[in-house]
Parts: sequence; C-alpha cells; structure tokens
Amino acid sequence: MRVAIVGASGAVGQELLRILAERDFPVDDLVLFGSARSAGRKYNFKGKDYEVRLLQHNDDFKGVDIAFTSAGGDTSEVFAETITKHGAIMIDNSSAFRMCDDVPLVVPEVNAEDALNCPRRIIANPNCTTIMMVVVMKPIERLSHIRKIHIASYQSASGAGAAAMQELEQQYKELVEEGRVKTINKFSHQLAYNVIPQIDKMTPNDYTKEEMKMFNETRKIMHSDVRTSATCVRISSLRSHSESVWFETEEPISVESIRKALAAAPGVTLVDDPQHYVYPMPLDSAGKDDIYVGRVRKDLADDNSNTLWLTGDQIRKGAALNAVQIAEYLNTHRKD
Ligand code: 2RA
Repeated sequence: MRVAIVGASGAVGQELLRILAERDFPVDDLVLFGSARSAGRKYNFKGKDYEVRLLQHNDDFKGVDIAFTSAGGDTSEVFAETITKHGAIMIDNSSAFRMCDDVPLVVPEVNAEDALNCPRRIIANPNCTTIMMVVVMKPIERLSHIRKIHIASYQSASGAGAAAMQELEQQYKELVEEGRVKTINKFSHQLAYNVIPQIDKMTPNDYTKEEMKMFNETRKIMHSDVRTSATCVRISSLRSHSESVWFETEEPISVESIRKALAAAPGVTLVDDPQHYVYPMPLDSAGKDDIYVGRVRKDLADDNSNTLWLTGDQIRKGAALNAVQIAEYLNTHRKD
C-alpha cells in the first residue's frame, strides 16, 4: 500500500509512524506531508529516511491508497478534495467531517463495519475522549441499553499537541527556576500546578466544543439515543487522558457482570482491586494500546446506575492507533 501522512511532524503524525511500524502495516511506500515549517524535515520509517513534502494543491496524492490526516480541521477541509480525488481514502483525525451524514465516524471495537460505507472516501476518527469512552461503554450496552452518561474528564497536555506538552514542561521549569510561569501560549491559563475546566472553545449553551463532541459523537458511533453530559478538564499530566464515568442503564446491572464484560472486551484491560489500591492511572496507560478500567462500583445516587474510572493514551488509542485500526479493517474487508 502507498500510505500518506499529513501532519507528519505533529504528536499524532509521529505516533502514526511508530504504530504503522510496530503493527507491520503493509506499507510499500510512504509519503509525508506538512506545513512550510516542517517541510524538508526527515523521519525514519523501518530503516529508511523520508522527507516531509509541503502540502499543496497538486497531484501528489496520485497512487496513494490511504492518507492519514492530522493537521487540524481547516487543513482537512481545504485539502480533502486534493487528497481523495485520485482514489485515496482519507482517515481524518480532525473534527471537520465527524458529524457529516455521508462520513462514517468509526471506532473499530464498536462500529468497524461503518467504515465500509464512505461515499466521499473520507472516514472520520472520533475525538479522543469519545473513543476511549465508547470502547468501554459498548460491552456494557450489550448487557442493557445505556440511557444516560455523565462524565468528568481529566485530560493531559498531550491532547493539545506536541507544543502543548513542551509548554507544560517549560512551565514547571520556569516555576522551579524563576518561581513563576512566563510561558502561556497553548493553554488559556497556567496549567502547571493547576486544572483548567475548559477544553476547546465555548459554545452558546455554555458547554465546550469538547463536551458537545462527547454528546454528539457517542450517539453516532454507538447508533444510540444515549445522552452524554460531560465536564472536560485539562490537568497537568503530560500524556494519557482519564475519565470518571457514571452511566444509567435501562435495567439494573451488577458490578460483577460489568467487570466480566469488560474483562472479555477487545481493547480493554480491567485493573480493579480497589481494596489493595489497585486501579489504573495515566502514568500506567501512557504508551499502551488498551483503555484501562477500574473503580467499577454502584452509583450511590441511582439504583440503575454504575460508575467507573478509565484511562488511556490519547495519542495512541485516542488518535493514531484508532486510525491505523480503521486502515487495517479496510485492508482486510474492503473489496475495491
Ligand atoms: C484535547 N480532546 O484533549 C482534545 C484533543 N482532540 O485537547
């Protein structure tokens, strides 16, 4: 396969290179694209160096089978036609097309077959917090329909990209060396020693875009009428997002049945021995593929609800790994 990565220098682009190599995805040829800032840089893939080309409106995508795009929604919108016009399938990590009726929104553990119906040759990769949650909610949905989900998220700097991770490290350095933070560019406030209860822009209903993504994307991926209400929060961990999730099912379900379903679910690792202080934390899930789940218990406020804690690597399953899994599914199931 001829594979392209748009946004090759970013945190997700770099993770895509690692994951394609690790999983031995059948790459016969690789083409890397980036902005004027990253054009000319070289990255190694399986022992060979590849130079980043400037993304332009030309025929550079001729012969490309799969194009992973992770350079922001504006770039995806502007270049979608250029990328797909010669037949490439674009697996897009941005939010540009996620809610379009003619673009499938796919998490392979949940709705892999939706990827086969992509008339625009675009498949959208969902938002990271949504991906992590639906991987865990799907096995529970099979026990009893989930009617409502409440979430508080704990999102690492990695969600805002490689430069934001560097900014967090810089803020801690400035605190140690100079006693105050001077660098605040990527976040709207100081993040070091702080939590920021806003991710992405505010919308007119006073929920953020990140929170509305959790509401809308969950329904589309799970083909469900579930209502999700989230408060998304940036915390000062570097990598891996976590979520506290309360979910109400149509029928009451036991903690034991949830644990059993999660232990058997693809992409999920159950780490749940609270009496011995065993539960998953972002430091444990960083660099790993699965979503880690613990603290499964009854919701004390509602007999039909249970609650759990999950954590997963936002750059891997929350972005690059999910995109590569979609490509793997297409590779084995798509006819043309
Ligand atoms: C964040 N969810 O953590 C976003 C990234 N897609 O900022």
